[in-house]
Amino acid sequence: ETQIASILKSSELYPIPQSVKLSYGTAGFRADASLLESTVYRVGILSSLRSLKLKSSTVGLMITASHNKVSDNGVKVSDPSGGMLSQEWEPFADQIANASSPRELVSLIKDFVEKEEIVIGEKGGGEVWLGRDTRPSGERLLRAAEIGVRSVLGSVAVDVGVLTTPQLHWMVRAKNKGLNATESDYFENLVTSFKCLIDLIPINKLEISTLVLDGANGVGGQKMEVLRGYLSNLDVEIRNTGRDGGVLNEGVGADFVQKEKVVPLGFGSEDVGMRCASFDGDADRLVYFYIPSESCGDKVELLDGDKILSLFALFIKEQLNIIGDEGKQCRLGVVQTAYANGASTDYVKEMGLEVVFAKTGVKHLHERAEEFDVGIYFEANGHGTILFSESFLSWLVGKQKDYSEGSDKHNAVSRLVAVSNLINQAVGDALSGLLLVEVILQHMGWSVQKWNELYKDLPSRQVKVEVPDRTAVVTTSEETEALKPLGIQDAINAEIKKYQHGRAFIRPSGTEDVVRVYAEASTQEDADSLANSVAQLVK
Ligand code: 16G
Ligand code: ZN
Repeated sequence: ETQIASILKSSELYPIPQSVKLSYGTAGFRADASLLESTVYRVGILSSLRSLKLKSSTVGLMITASHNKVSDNGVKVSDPSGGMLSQEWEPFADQIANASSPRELVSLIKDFVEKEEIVIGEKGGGEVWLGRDTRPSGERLLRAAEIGVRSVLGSVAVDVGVLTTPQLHWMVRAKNKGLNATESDYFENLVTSFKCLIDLIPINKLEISTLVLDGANGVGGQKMEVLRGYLSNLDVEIRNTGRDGGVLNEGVGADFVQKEKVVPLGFGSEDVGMRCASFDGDADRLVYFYIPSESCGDKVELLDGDKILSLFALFIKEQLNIIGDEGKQCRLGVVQTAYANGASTDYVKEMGLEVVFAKTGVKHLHERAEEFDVGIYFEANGHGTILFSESFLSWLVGKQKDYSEGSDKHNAVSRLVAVSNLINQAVGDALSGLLLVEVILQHMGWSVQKWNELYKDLPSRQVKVEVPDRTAVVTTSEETEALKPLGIQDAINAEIKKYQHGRAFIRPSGTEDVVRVYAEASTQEDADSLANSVAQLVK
């Protein structure tokens, strides 16, 4: 019929390049940008169908390759909740992305639409909001996405412009909750809740020093420049905005700083001791660092996602304690991955928090965090957020009315409500995470060095091993142990035993053709040596 003709016609414009096999992977499709037009067009179609499936709720489509190099690009879908695309739809994404002809594409879509009982064209169309980061290929890919969306009859594509990934997720979530959902609403929400937390700081502790931000030459630094204009009580100097000739993610950004543990370009000895932070290319990751005075060369002291999580946990726990017995009934939990530094896990456990482990990838952590009243999740690489359950939030709002204004309990409850507004509950967000770190540090009256002393990281080492077939490695659901190849876990355990505080695991990457090795031990030499001997076992 006309629907089939519409897709046949538009798909002629986007033939699939030969010899690429794409997979939706941990966080959407990623490849060299020149290979992606047909993929993005097809994800446009998928997004319209997703919207139709969910009563024409707004769906988000983000064009970004995050921390990967500037010549790469990628595409991922935000579900109407603001979370990642339901994993049930990932196989369909893989199938249509790899369909080799317009006919095959149409037939896959037809079967899927029938199976999912999606009705096209009768009760109105789907609605898809399209965002992109600052990559030069973004605009062209966005056009392909628009054509894909509109090829599903009746569906509309709305270009919401250059955004961070978390901004798009936030906007989609807000839109579907019936709230104001523009980019300025996003900023206004951050500004209001930040100010609210500032106003609740016990006066005597206030301390403001300059924060130096590495924007990764991407969208995050540019958005921070806008946001900074609306904020008082925060002094940020922004470097690597992408306007001074720097290249996106090249020698800069959260992924670089966290993996290499060295200063990003644009930072040096003149910054010794300063509180510094890095975003990644699409600003869904945040890490802090400082250059120690005894630093030789370009080494940094890193405060990674685990340290941020610990700071958030401490602050929230403190508020719950102020509320007293009732507050203590709140189920406050933490979700980490196998990469979490063992010292951070010990730290939050000592605080009395429940800790659970999830597979790498935000969608897995997010799911587990939803099990708590307040669930804090972070990957060591700096992606994370805090989720508040609806029932706990309404309990808090009720208490705000019960307690008398200005009392300690009232303040504590108000702080928690403000945190729930400030933090981006759709997905990890470097901008909102940064504001929360900053206000907590001011609240505590802490320097970055003082914060770093919460616990001392166990030395660790990550290496990657290129193998003919990474799928030969199969792990348990928490990725802490390898089930295949047979016998390898016993060999790894034998290596681990040789070291004090030794811990190691292997896992197949979800984004690259490699097997990753992580090792931890009481000294750096031991961590290095453990990582290397485990890597030998993988080869
Ligand atoms: C993606 C994930 C990130 C994960 C990383 C692991 C999202 C939004 N991003 O970047 O959370 O840490 O993949 O990569 O889920 P790997 O599988 O190659 O180690
Ligand atoms: Zn990212």
